[in-house]
Amino acid sequence: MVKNMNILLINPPYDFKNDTVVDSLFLQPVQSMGLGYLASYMEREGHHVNVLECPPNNLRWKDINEEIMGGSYEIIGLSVYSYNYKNVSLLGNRIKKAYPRIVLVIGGFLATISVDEMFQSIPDLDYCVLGEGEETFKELADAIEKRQVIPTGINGVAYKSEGLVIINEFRKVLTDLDVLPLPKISYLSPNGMAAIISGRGCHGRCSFCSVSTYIKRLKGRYCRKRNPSNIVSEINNLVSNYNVKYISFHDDSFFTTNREWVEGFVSCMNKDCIPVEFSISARADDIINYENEIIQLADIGLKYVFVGAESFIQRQLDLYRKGTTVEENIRAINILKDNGIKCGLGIMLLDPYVCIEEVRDNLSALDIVGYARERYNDFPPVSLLYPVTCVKGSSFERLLKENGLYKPNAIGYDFIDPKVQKFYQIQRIWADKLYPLNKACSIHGKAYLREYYHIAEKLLDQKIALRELDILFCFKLCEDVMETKQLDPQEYIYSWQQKLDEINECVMHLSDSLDMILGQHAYTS
Ligand code: B12
Ligand code: SF4
Repeated sequence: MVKNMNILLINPPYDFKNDTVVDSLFLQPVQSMGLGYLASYMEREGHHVNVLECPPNNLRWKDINEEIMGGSYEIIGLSVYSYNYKNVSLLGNRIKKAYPRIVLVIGGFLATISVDEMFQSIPDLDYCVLGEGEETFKELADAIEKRQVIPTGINGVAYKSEGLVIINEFRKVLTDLDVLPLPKISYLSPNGMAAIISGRGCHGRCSFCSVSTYIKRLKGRYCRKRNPSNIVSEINNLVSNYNVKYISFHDDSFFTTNREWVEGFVSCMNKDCIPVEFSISARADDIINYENEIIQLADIGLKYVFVGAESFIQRQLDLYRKGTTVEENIRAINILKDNGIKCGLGIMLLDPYVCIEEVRDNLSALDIVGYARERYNDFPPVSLLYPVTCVKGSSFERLLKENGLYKPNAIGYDFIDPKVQKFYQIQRIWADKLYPLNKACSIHGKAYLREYYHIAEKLLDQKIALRELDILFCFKLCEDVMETKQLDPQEYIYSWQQKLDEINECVMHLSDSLDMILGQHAYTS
């Protein structure tokens, strides 16, 4: 008989200081769904599990340490992704130094695709769980309880033996996601938003995304959807028992190639008439393919779609291996607009090969689809968008390395066109000025909280003004670097400062009014 283990699962703080994802109600900080699934699965097997959600609660080492000291934990599990890798290394090393007897396990996307690196950055790491964690972690916890240091025979585990990293055979992914218990709730947004996973996997194979590398490592059919009635009963539970009003579907991409599943979901939601609003992520080609279903989903409560459009330059779409066209991007945005659905856009203006003329053309296309001025959308200023970044394990990373373009900087490369390099250098300094202001305007995400709707609307006006100013700045910067003028970054930005100050003043004024209503500081720059 296996004894129950005392387990602490930690969603570590993100590495990024500035996060653009603050705009929409549907992009509020949420709990890690991976740890939620892991926790409920382990609890069903009789273990005792606590989950520490650092990003939404803003927890740091002091808080984590307090929890560990007070918890008599036997196993600590950390989730590692490209956006928290540095903090995971710091945290893992600190935990092993302070508590060498606690078994340290890590899992997640990065643990799966960069196993050796994980053991290098945390030399005392005990185990790495590869791919989906539920079954593997359960078997590993059983082995740890039996003091079986070398987990031979447990598929999906990597560990160190005599200084060598041993990677056991990968485990086949679960074929039926409906056998899993609902994820443990470890954090609920104060705005009544919760996340749901309707399936695992994506039918896209974009080069910048680690999905394709991840899939290659796993065994079995990766794209799976839960039964629609199971999803609807999870939504019902969140709405009825946890006062949830907004659901954000955190799937790679909501639509699947299986039309029956999409129709089944619409029909189940229709039958249950749940009073809830929701958001999804979707590819442009899927939005076109499922136009009728989108219309029906809008009737049921679909309010926001995040579209991975990526670019309005076909060469970039091809480099990103998006499998879509510029025309499809425009059509998908129009379908959403025509149906009163708010739209978020994934856009990556810059790649290593981009020339300054393409940057300008992309900006023009964004202007045409109303990026800056439309109220229906929910975009950050263009300057806050990231260039395509070198995500560990992606085929884009391979491409950079094979072509000798890889550089160990924040994005993984330099731009070949020196004009783009100049554009980016100046834009980064400008972006640092925009972050706090954009964040302050983004309070409008809470416009759904009716009592200060009127102020939120005015903040949205300022946000639009900020986007318009920024797009003007980018156009002008493009022109100026095209003419190869000698540009001094600080001086250049100084000439735009006054316009920024005007928006800032308005936002401060609105924030003061908000403070009075909320009785707290809404904005400190
Ligand atoms: C929802 C989501 C987001 C949300 C919210 C993230 C959150 N708080 O959970 C938002 C929109 C904020 C987001 C943002 C970003 N994201 Co994101 N996101 C996702 C997405 C689509 C789903 C995550 C999820 O819930 N999955 C479902 C659960 C069930 O799976 P899971 O997390 O993999 O967990 C399982 C296993 O990994 C394992 N496991 C996980 N942790 C642990 C721990 C232990 C101890 C064990 C044993 C096992 C284990 O077991 C779990 C259960 O089976 C994933 C893609 C994906 N398919 O996972 C990308 C993904 C995680 N994001 C990614 C990226 C790059 C980003 C951004 C950096 C993008 C950007 N450029 O802005 C930002 C950065 C975030 C930040 N603020 O700093 C990458 C990470 C790549 C990598 N190599 O690590 C992914 C994998 C997408 C991709 N395919 O490239 N993201
Ligand atoms: S569609 Fe999205 S989740 Fe799917 S492979 Fe492309 S970027 Fe990744």
